[in-house]
Amino acid sequence: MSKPHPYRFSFGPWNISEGADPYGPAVRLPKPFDWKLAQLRKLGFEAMMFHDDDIVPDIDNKSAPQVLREAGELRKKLDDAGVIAEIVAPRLWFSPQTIDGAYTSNDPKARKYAINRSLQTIDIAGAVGCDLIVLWFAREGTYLREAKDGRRSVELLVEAINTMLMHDRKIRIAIEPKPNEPMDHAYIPTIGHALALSNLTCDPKRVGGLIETAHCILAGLDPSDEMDFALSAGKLWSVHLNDQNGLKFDQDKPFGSANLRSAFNQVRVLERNQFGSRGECVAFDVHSFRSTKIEHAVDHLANSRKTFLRLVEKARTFDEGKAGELIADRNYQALDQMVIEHLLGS
Ligand code: XLS
Ligand code: MG
Repeated sequence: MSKPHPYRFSFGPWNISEGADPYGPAVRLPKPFDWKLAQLRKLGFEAMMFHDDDIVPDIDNKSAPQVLREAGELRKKLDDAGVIAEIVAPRLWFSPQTIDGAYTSNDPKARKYAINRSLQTIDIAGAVGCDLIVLWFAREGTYLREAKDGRRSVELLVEAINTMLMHDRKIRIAIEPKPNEPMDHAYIPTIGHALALSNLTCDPKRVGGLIETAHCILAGLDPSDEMDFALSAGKLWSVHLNDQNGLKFDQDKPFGSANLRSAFNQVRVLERNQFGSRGECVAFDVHSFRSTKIEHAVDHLANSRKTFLRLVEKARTFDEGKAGELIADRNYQALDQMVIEHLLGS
């Protein structure tokens, strides 16, 4: 019998998707929210991630009291299901107002919209009992480097974050870095940038990071090293585990799908640091392959969780003593093979 795991798992409604991509339409029918919530429980997940408009669809056309009423209704559904809201993120990249970016848009009206919408996201998070706001800076960057002033953009990001921190003193903000897509170059491409930005804000203790596997790979970096970096600062507040096959579009493959050894190393870092013991969740930001039939619409989530738990066992049974001896002897050749044999199993 294996030991009970301390991890709490999470995914977002967008992770059960319809398969549309830039080259073709949806290929599966949309599933209603209640169905997604029921699946989440059935698959052994404890938490759900949200964008503001996952909680309140068509948010820009609703009054503030209506938005909060609908958020309260969703909170009741979560409570009844015994599920917590892990994070809430403002979805700032869909609006016609944020074509040129949100907080760093060259248009002051767009910047104002982005900040107001983010403050509303914070109020929504309060209404669903969540204190962790995630910022993925989707369009904060450029298609061509001359289009924006890089230093000014950093100042604008700091101003926006400060306004959010002052709006509600209980919230924490986790920045989710990504180097590109939809932009050519994003302003906050790595966790190093995110934590440096945190230090420029008025309350760095409340600004940390969320690391997504695929985003690190797109930056040419090792996801487990990125996690260790954030953990050294006590600032890894969530993870979006998935996988990515090299430098191409953001694939959001099931965890471990492209590189099982890298997945093992990510789990090992989380295990070594007792990730989850401070209330953090393990989230899977994964998508079905477009070819997936509707009857398999949640298999990528079940499989990612299963792979994660298998790798927890691999991390716990890895012979650290033996590895230590090989390291002391600088016998990395044998260490390499030891990892391979361990992953292959007997
Ligand atoms: C996109 C991001 C997105 C965030 C949430 O690449 O991963 O899904 O996790 O806004
Ligand atoms: Mg993500």
